[in-house]
Amino acid sequence: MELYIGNKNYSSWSLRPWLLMKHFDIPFTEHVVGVAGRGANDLHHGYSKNGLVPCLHIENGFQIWDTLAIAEYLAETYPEKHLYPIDKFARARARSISAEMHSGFANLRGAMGMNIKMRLKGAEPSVEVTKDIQRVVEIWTDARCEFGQTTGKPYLFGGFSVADAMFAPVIWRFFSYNVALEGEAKAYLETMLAHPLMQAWEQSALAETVALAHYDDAALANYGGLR
Ligand SMILES: N[C@@H](CCC(=O)N[C@@H](CS)C(=O)NCC(=O)O)C(=O)O
Repeated sequence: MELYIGNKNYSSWSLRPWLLMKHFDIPFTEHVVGVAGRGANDLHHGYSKNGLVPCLHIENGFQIWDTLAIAEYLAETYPEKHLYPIDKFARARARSISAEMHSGFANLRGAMGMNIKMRLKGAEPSVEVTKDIQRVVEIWTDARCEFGQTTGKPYLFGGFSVADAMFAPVIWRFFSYNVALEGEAKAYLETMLAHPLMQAWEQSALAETVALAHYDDAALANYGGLR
């Protein structure tokens, strides 16, 4: 399979299938392409029918261009790898929160675009962004307390799953924008930051030289500069 992804510093959607496939040892060839960060892009049409990345090519160039559709395809194709939790209640919850992440949190996404190279001092978020942050904290805490902790493993549902991949960019957002967390949410953030593949992605992001001023300038201006 061939996975087309955007810049590792900025492309939050791209991180999700990359992490999932690497974590579950699903072989693929990676193609990193530049993103402009302004929605669907004609430049991507050669490898992505909707002009967005990530886009996974499976057989004979057949494309899957939506992150959740990619995750579902992989879960169906490799059932023995258990990309979703085995327990049906845990699995249903993992699907609920993955879908909620996929379709929601517009305020958080808009205010704190993934920008891994930034280590910002941080600033008080707006009321709307605070609501999104609180909802993420609630989702993480509920999943870990209700499902994860009973397994003795550290991810949302114990073992790593699609849900962890879906929330991975939020980890970088909270880290870069210095969002203060405590309890389960803080422990989960630390668990994810210690994941070797999150660290590998970070190293590649830090090595990139492309800088998108519309993202960088807003982040620096609105979040107190670098810490
Ligand atoms: N809903 C899509 C969103 C994909 C998306 O918005 N990708 C952005 C990059 S993170 C993109 O390709 N933008 C075009 C560009 O910036 O060049 C998904 O699930 O994959």
